[in-house]
Amino acid sequence: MKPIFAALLLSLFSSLAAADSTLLVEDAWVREAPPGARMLAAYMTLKNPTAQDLVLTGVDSPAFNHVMLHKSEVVDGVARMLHQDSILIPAGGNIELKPGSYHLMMPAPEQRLVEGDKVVFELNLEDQACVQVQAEVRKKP
Ligand SMILES: [Cu+2]
Repeated sequence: MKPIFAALLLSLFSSLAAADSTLLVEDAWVREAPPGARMLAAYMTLKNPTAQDLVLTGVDSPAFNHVMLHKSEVVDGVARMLHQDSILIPAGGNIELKPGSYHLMMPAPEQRLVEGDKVVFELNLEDQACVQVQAEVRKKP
């Protein structure tokens, strides 16, 4: 078999494999922060239409140096953010990243992001799938 056909078959196979474990992402947005803010937060709804649990293991973005998985919780009356190594999206279920709960947290880029700007996130799943999502910068949900 000629290498080009082998490569085509391989890419066809890998795109099918990725479609197998598709996480759906809705309503992704980044909260506009005041000038001088050091951190930004992003929110979205993660939907798992598959029959298997999906695990979000990390997020990359060309717009930020790094993206952290966080969860806000109130412990003994004090609100704090806990680092998450991963976020599990149960089979057939949803996880909402929203203020006061799960969120993505990023160091603010040098060039301030303002309402209407768009950034891309790449969501990496445990099964090697990568889901790209575009998020809009907004002042409010
Ligand atoms: Cu946070």
